Amino acid sequence: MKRFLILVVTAVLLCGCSDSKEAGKDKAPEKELITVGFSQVGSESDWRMASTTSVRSAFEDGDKYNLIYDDAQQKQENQIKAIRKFIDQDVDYILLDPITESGWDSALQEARDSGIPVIVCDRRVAVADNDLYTAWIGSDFELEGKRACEWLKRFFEAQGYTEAVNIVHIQGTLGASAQIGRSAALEAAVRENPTWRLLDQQTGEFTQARGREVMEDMLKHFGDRLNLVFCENDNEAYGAIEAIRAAGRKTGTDIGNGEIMIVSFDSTRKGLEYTLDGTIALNTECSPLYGPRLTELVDALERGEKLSKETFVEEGQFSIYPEVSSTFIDGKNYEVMHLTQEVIDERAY
Ligand code: GZL
Ligand code: ZN
Repeated sequence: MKRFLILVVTAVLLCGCSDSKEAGKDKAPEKELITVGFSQVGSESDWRMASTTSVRSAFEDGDKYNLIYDDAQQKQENQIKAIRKFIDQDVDYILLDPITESGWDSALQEARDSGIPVIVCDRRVAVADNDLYTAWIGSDFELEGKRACEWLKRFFEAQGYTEAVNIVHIQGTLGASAQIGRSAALEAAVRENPTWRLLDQQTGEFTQARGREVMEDMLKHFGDRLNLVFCENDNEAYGAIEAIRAAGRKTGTDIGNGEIMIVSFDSTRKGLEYTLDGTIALNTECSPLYGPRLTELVDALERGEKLSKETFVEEGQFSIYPEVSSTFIDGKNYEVMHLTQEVIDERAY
């Protein structure tokens, strides 16, 4: 932006206009664009594509914003490079969806030293000084996990199922906020429910390919015993479903008779289609639609307003199994929506 101003001043001086009124007349009253650098995690999942679409379409108003988008292909060093590039380009704001929570202190310090506010979205950063970023908007990932585990607990109670529940856990990218929160909730639930057994935990990197490989491995080691697959996102669930079917096993909720139950997160369109036919027993939503909220935060900063440090997005839960219609977590009630095709058709992603 600084370079832009120097250019304008030079242009005015060069045109030899005697007084400022004259200069104003010559120069079209061009409003300065707000330049925003967006460092996105990658394109690893359907959810991620929906998140990218939400942000890019929110900032596509060419008269107001100039969005510079960078896809880090799931590598933190690419995100740090992007932040440094944005600083060189002297953007007005940096949007960061951080692939993992750690490792941002120096890059964010450089942005701060350059006077560029950083808004963090979706996943979180764990930095020594929280003033290194201006605001964060995203999900309460541990609450998402708690809602899934509470639903499972109530589901087994409603079914009168008191046998062991042998669980395999396909985790997201290790160190990502979504993985940290959802895993913490499952591990706590395993400690609290004496019949729950956690047979194995492996990362599926939030991708379908890794989800399939990990599920194949888990079926090899625990095939005849495992009852429940806890997938930390829909794309891992797609991969797990492929592997389960390729192994000739059935998905469903009758775990006492060898069916394999799947729960997942994100509530993407394909994830909900698997939920609608009962392949995924429960899908806990994680909303990627925060693009418009990010423009509001940028606009507020443009007006010199102070932002609240963190904003949580509202999220739902979907199932076709009627046994559990709500969960109660930390003193608050959460509805479980009975999923229909109409519900899916009305959704934005
Ligand atoms: C969650 C987001 C996760 C999604 C995955 O907010 O960070 O990353 O759950 C995505 O689908 O890859
Ligand atoms: Zn193995």
